[in-house]
Amino acid sequence: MTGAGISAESGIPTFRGAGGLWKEFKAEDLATPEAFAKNPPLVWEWYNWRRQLIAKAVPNPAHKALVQLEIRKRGFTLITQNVDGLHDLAGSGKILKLHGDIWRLRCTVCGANWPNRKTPLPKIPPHCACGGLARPGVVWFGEPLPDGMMKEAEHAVSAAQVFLVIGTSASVYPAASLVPYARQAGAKVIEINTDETPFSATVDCALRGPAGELLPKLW
Ligand code: BV8
Ligand code: ZN
Repeated sequence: MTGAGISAESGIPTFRGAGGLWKEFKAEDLATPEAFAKNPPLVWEWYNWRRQLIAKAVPNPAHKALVQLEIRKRGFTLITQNVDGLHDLAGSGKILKLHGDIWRLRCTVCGANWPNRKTPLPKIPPHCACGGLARPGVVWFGEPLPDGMMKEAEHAVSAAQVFLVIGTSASVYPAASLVPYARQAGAKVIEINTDETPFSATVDCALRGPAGELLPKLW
């Protein structure tokens, strides 16, 4: 399972680190349905800014090491909390995107859901062909994860011999619950993170350092 830390070395600031994405924008205030209902242009300004930032980023050796792992290890499943699409760009095949995808839009009226990689967006807020207001295809705070997503992730974790938890502060639920879930299911849990997390003391092996260096070495 990966978090924003795996994209840090691609130049995308993490959410809660120094200079994090959320510093200026207090994301808990913006990444919510209430904020969007109140001020769609403001929320879209933030996503437009993030999309432009992410569009310049390329996958780093950590993303690529996971692609190698997937090619060589049957039964590999990539679970990500990230919405930046760098795992897709790196060539990962099966990706469980717990929190959606910043490169997809969803219509708030007819429910249509489509890819859109335009940066910057020509019009803020964007609209659907049906005329309805479009929203980012991501999961906001207070919103449920996509149907069946956690079940599928838990299924993969329950069958895992090894669970790598990479570049996440493990502070957002239910995603973070996959770490204790993996332990209970008997997987060897390896944490790869530059810093401590609430689970560092409970994992089998905590590798302290940047994923872009440690993952290729582990591979
Ligand atoms: C839900 C998409 C219910 C949007 C995101 C109180 C207690 C517990 C839970 C809650 C609570 N109050 C509310 C909740 C629930 C809430 C939650 O967990 N809140 C948190 C803040 C406490 N969760 C929800 O609301 C979820 N939904 O519960 O719904 C429900 C059920 C049914 C019906 C209705 C409702 C939805 C959560 C999803 C929110 N959306 N993103 C967007 O991106 O705009 S979350 C956001 O945080 C991102 O997705 C991100 O991936 C995620 C987690 O952050 P991280 O990836 O871990 O990033 P972070 O910056 O935190 O950490 C980076 C890490 O990398 C650090 O550890 C750092 O040390 C490390 N690092 C840095 N550089 C490197 C590195 N590691 C390795 N190498 C490096 N180079
Ligand atoms: Zn529509």
